[in-house]
Amino acid sequence: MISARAPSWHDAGVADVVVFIPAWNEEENLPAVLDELGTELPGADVLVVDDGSTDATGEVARARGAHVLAFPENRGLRAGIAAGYAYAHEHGYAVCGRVDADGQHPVAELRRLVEEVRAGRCDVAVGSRYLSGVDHAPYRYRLEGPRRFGTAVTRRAMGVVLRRPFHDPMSGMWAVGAAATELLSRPYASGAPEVEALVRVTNAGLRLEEVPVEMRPRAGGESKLQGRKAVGLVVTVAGTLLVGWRLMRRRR
Ligand SMILES: Nc1nc2c(ncn2[C@@H]2O[C@H](COP(=O)(O)OP(=O)(O)OP(=O)(O)O)[C@@H](O)[C@H]2O)c(=O)[nH]1
Ligand SMILES: [Mg+2]
Repeated sequence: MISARAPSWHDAGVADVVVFIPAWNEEENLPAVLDELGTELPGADVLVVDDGSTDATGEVARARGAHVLAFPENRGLRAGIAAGYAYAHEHGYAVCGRVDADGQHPVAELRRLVEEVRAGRCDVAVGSRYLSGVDHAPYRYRLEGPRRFGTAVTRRAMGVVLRRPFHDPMSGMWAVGAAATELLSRPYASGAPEVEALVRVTNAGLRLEEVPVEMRPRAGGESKLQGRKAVGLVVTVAGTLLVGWRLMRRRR
């Protein structure tokens, strides 16, 4: 008998992928993200790290079949990220993806990152807004004001610390192989966990790849990165990189 349904990832036995979503009060945006995951990565398990949300984030996630790890109070993004990788490590997934809950990360792009890791081309793939490629035009994202300044400074400093160019160090779209999940599940000391994670991956000699991706504007709700928080983040990133630089120099 010929099946009318197109073969999915699930048919190919790709139930060894988990995608986690750090979420804090994202009831508005989460349904669309979960639906998109179901369409674009149908074989993947989904974990929502509900970080003390005061809205219906947890209920919305459960209603759509996601696993929910609920913190009783807000512990911050770094705790959410560590918990996501810990779940992947403890359950023995081959690949762990991460997308934001606000709809900024097209799952079709995450799937490309997952494929890079699954194919063994790298241990960690990070989606980049600022890298160009065959289907990704240069300068497709324009940053304004403090974000532009912060990103430019971070990028420069990142290049020095990692000893390679890195264009989108604050990206939250990642795919990580089993070789790196335990490392990334350890507690983060910095308020810039993605930057700290990049330093860890490089320091451990793991293969890191930056992949050009499209991202969308936040679908709704409030950005958690506004005003003084955004300025504070630049200082945090600088501190994280300084610690990372010292660490790398000691090891060289
Ligand atoms: N677990 C957890 N997740 C958080 C916390 N703060 C933000 N998040 C999630 O982290 C992701 C990124 O947060 P955003 O506020 O979108 O930050 P951003 O994408 O850097 O900023 P924008 O570009 O303005 O959207 C989203 O999925 C948020 O729900 C937190 O305290 N704990
Ligand atoms: Mg966002």
